[in-house]
Amino acid sequence: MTDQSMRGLIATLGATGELHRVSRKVDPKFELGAVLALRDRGPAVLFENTGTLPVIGNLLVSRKRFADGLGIAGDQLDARCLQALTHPIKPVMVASGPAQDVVHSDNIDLARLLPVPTWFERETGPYITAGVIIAKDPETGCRNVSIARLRLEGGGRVMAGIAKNHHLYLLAEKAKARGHKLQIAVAIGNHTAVLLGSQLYLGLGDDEYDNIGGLLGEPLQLVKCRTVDLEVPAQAEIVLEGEFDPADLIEEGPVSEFHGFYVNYGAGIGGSIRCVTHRRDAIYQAILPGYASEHCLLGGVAIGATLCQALQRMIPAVKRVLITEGGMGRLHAVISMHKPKLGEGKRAVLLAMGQVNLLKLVTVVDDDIDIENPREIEWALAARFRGDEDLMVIEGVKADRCDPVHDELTVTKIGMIATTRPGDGEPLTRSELVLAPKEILDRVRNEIDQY
Ligand SMILES: Cc1cc2nc3c(=O)[nH]c(=O)nc-3n(C[C@H](O)[C@H](O)[C@H](O)COP(=O)(O)O)c2cc1C
Ligand SMILES: [Mn+2]
Repeated sequence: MTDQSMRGLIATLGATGELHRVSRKVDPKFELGAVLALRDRGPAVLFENTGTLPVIGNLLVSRKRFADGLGIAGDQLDARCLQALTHPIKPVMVASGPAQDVVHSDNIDLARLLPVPTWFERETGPYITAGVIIAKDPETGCRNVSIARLRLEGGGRVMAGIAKNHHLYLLAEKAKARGHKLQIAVAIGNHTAVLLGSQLYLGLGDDEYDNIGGLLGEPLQLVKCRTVDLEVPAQAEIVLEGEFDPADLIEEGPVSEFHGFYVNYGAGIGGSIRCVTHRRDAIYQAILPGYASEHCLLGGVAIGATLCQALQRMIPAVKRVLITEGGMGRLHAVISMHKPKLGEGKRAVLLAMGQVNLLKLVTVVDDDIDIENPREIEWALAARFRGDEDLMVIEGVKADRCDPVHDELTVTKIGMIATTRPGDGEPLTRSELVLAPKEILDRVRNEIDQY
């Protein structure tokens, strides 16, 4: 069994010099978030003195960190994500776990128990940002696992602003139609597989815990909650148990989004937490919201995996898909293809945009391009893209509410096909790269350390 807690990654980063400890007192109100923002892409930061529990932040700020968190080599991340989609592994129940070492069930005051940061000047209160919310479909009993930020409303009260197309929102609506509340559990301080799995775009009714098992390569261990009919990762740092009341709407006011701007989405769903369990020496996990690496990558890595699987089913020439960080891990994709047929790049663009509502700029390149390197993508555009024929502009497409420039929820979508064309392949034309003879190049590559 692998370590299914968040602590394995913290230990790994400690060993590689990528963990920065802050011992001075740090205020969760604005100060903690400012440190994480200024150290975005740097070492993970462990705040040892926040007044309540220690706080870990900036854990998953690069694709390499995701691989470290999953205990795999950096170049295995895509393959592991695809495997998690094609070979899910069901979770197992265990009798007990450290997530329930300590139990609080009276007079819950979340602000007193947890160091929940207030992030940005115009946001209206402290937000739990790394809370993985577990709920069951009131109709089918199927489980759902996803993240939504929770604003503290005082005592055990919380508010969640959930997008209307997310499964968690649909479950709350189903509960409302029956005049019920929706039981929830919130796991905070999770293994990389749990966080990443919570972001996969699946079907309603698919249990993210199964794909989390696929990411782990073994069943995720769960324990029964104390006060609700739900199961949570046994190795979580902290668990909140309670319910959403979909009839209880609370105005949210300005809130940050992944694009780095404030938005005003209107009312969110109120809820209450009645029980808090945690490890004896729990560490609170905070994910810096806004246009920040961890927030963007969590979505981007997961969306890229589901999109790659969907495209490869239809077009075997598709090799890799990357949702770029500059595109906020949501809005821009790069697809690499092996010798696409005439027009096949355009078909991939259309499929990608049909599959992921958020996408509005899709670039297609040949598979000799390293799609993780923005310089190579720009090279492909300069070398292989003809603006008159290879540019697709599709106006007035339904947009996601999150898009920073939507007009009445529509947006112009753009595709760019920067691939070599069939028939371009004559020797010495502009499609053949200048290189030394292959046998010499291979020998020098093998012996490069000797030069
Ligand atoms: C750090 C972080 C915070 C997020 N906060 C929210 C949120 O407040 N509201 C929301 O609707 N989605 C939020 N998301 C996105 C959802 O978790 C994500 O789209 C998920 O796939 C939805 O899954 P579901 O459809 O199974 O509910 C957040 C994602 C991350 C990584
Ligand atoms: Mn879901």
